[in-house]
Amino acid sequence: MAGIDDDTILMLHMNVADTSTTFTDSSDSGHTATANGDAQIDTALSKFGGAAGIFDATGDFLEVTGSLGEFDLAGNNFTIDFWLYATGFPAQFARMIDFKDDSGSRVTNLQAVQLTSGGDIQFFEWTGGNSVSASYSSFLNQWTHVAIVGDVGDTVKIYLDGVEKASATVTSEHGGIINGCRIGETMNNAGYFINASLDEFRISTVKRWTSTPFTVPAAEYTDERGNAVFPLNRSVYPIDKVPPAALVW
Ligand SMILES: [Ca+2]
Ligand SMILES: [Ca+2]
Repeated sequence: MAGIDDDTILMLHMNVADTSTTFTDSSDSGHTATANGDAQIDTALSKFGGAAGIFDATGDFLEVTGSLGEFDLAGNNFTIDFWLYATGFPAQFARMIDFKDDSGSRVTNLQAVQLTSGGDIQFFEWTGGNSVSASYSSFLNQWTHVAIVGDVGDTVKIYLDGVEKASATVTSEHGGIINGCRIGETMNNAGYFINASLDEFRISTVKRWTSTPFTVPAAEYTDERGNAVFPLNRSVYPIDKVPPAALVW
């Protein structure tokens, strides 16, 4: 399938045992994603790998560590893509991902992706004035591939199931202060939790797709050797250490 490479900075397959609170980053960045509330792995509903993350709108989110500038979208090409299964819309908004401010002084609405009460998936920087929104209403109650692709400071596009649904110029106002991110809630604990399942949550530092329509992933992402974890499996299975019994003559 490919999809995990040097340009991947977060890769959550969410494939461990049911009710587990372990969310492992399978990119080579190795971020820590800490489950809060009762955010957990769920095997009842998944897109790939037999499990996904479930967030029940009360207290659930993942806190993802990062270094200063690592997740900064301002002036940089990026792709945020994931599979979303939502059954309704929030009263105001629900924050699918919120990027954190290192300074602590500007604590909200820097760069974020959210579901709105009006039925949109929205990406914005700062107040929301610099935003792009795509109608998600017809995608409820099914797994939908969501891709936000662009360059803050230039054009940002939203693709749903591989089809471009929105495109806009998003002005960059807050580059240089992003440090880590939060999945499922606002970074300032404002209580705007998602009520949805997520699977194959990936952040990349390139534009993964630039034309429409594109074929959505048919399987979970892997590295160039077909491993779901990059690049750790290289050390586990070095080519010269394959046991002779595994060879077929
Ligand atoms: Ca999965
Ligand atoms: Ca909960």
